[in-house]
Amino acid sequence: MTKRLFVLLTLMMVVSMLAAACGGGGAPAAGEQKAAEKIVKVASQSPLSGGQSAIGTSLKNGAELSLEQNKGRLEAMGFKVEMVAFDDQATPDVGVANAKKIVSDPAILCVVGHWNSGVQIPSSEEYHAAGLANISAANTNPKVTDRRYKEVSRIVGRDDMQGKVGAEFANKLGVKSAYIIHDKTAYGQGIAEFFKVRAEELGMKVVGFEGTEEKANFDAVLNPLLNANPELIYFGGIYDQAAVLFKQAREKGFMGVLLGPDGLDSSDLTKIGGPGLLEGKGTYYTTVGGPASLYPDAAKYIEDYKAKFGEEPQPYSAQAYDAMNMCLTAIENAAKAAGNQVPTRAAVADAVRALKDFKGITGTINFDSKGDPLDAKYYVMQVVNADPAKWGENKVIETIVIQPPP
Ligand code: ABU
Repeated sequence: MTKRLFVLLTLMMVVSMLAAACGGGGAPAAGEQKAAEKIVKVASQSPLSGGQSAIGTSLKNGAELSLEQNKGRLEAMGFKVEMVAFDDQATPDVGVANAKKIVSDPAILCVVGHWNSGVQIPSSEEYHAAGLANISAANTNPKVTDRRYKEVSRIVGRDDMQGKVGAEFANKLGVKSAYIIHDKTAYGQGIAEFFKVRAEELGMKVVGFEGTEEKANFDAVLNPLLNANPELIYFGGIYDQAAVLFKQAREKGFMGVLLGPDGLDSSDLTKIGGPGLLEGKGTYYTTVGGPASLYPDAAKYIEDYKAKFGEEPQPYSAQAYDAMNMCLTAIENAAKAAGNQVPTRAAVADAVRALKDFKGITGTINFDSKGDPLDAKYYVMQVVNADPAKWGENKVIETIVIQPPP
């Protein structure tokens, strides 16, 4: 062998050993193979595009930050932990199509979602059929948990209670007549009906009750409304539609109370609605979430969120953080029970419900037998600043703790 050939062969051996050590092309070491096999995923679903993407993106960001900060325990057990974010476009058909993709990936063991009850309800039929745990950080329609699916839980209150809280607040303001508009969705129409029932029980006159999918020109709704001369407009729906409706109501001279549920809880309400919202008798909303600043244990979260995403978290983002952490904790507990192996979906769904006194950044969470949270908080909020950057400073008028119905 010539000296040149000897040097060449030695070099080839060194390169091949280095490649094997780095996992670059050679067969992986035994430990690596095992770690690569133990992949667990959590999916998120929320609107990441369209008019409701401000909230939907913040929900996704909250879940993402939680995964980053809380996956360490599972990693220490040898798992690779991933999040898969889906854009449901606030559209039931898209949510269901995504849900079918989600359930077809066996590594996905839990879903954080959705924003819209009208999307969560049909999508969770897929999760239920596949035995896949779904923790909602924001959905408030009663049907979310009234179906009693063991896979479906939520960490916020319900619209049958929230609608009552809104009507009782209007009554405390001394309002005698209300005109109710809703967006024709499961959420918007549902809560509008709960508000109406309680308002009428309290002696309020409901002078109009109408659904509309209009997003731009509300003349056809507002002209009859103004003729009815109500003291309050209640809108059951989401901020992107509410903001335009309220703006046009003020422009047409309506100076009474503007009120709605938690779908209004986004800085986009003032961004789109403008300073008119603060005129007349003002703008209020009820919510089961509210700004992250309401929660003492969320102070670090707000700072971490701003550092990572360059803006304030939107409402329900902190709840998405907690929902993701609950998914990860349930996976961890189920994996331990399975001898540190990837658990079944059924075991994870059971482990979610088995969580007791879960310490989240939004409070201590316990589920009832339907998957509703015990001690749910309901807030009445007043919009106090037209600057969207100051949405988190909205004033808490009332905080009420209500147990879920049996
Ligand atoms: N509760 C948040 C608003 C959206 C929804 O539940 O449909």
